[in-house]
Amino acid sequence: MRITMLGGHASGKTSYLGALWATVRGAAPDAPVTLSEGRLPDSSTYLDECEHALLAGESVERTKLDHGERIDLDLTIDGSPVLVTHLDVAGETYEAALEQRSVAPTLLTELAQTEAVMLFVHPRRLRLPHSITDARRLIAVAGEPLEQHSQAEPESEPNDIDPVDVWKHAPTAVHLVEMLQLVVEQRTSGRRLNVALIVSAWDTIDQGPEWGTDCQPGPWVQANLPLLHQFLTTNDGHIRWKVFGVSAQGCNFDDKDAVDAIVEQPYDQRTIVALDGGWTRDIAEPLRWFVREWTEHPT
Ligand SMILES: Nc1nc2c(ncn2[C@@H]2O[C@H](COP(=O)(O)OP(=O)(O)O)[C@@H](O)[C@H]2O)c(=O)[nH]1
Ligand SMILES: [Mg+2]
Repeated sequence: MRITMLGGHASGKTSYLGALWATVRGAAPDAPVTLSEGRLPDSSTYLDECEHALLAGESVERTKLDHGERIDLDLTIDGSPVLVTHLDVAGETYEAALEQRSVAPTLLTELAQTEAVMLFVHPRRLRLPHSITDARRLIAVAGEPLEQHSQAEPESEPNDIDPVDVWKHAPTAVHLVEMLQLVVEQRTSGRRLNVALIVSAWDTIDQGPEWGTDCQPGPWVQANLPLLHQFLTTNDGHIRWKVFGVSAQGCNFDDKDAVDAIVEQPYDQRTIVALDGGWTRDIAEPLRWFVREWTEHPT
């Protein structure tokens, strides 16, 4: 089964890969998730660097680790062969794909063949849509009535507006829906696409020790990314999906006390995956869900 990691810049993809690597690299041969035939991927040095940063309580973003290429992890998950691919394509590649529907060949090949997508979103880095009510409030604060604005000469003709700019400032949910649409359009398989929506940095949303009691991942998406939630719900003929709240770091690395509390623990005791109605420390839970879905629903 082929799984592709997608998401905007700084959505938590590299941290997830580093945490997954830290768990599978030293896994016992009979563990549920292992490297296939113990095969090291080409990017193992890069993954080791990510792991070391995470173990030391240092953000992979801050260390400016970047490989600018693809990472393929050949895994065996609950007995099934799984290929997890992270294409660290430049932001512009996605922009071109999403805005002009012109897809780079590497991305095209990947999306054509993928069977499952992990779609990452960082809950503290959302660009939210502005409602008319918000606009009215802002204008009220600025002391200018709305009518004056609508009657004023527009600063630029609508044709002067750069679509790239509009795209860049579009709400996060719009980008994520467009990414999913791109995958659905490019895929060659008739099988339903499996989507694991990964809300990363879940430790910034919920508190332990019992995760998922204050806030659950599904309702969080419904409340904070309603457009995406609606898209997934209405397209369940093409897409089978589930939301996971994932803390790949185990805590907020800016919180020194929190880091001190976990830094001595083995990595597989740090990570948190919250589900609607439960939680686990198994960082591979979204991948294992893919395998279960794949086996249970052959079409
Ligand atoms: N608090 C917290 N922050 C996280 C977690 N995972 C990632 N981040 C932060 O989110 C930012 C982006 O993460 P990164 O993995 O580099 O995202 P990428 O650009 O999608 O690869 C970094 O500043 C990370 O420290 C997490 O589990 N908890
Ligand atoms: Mg990255």
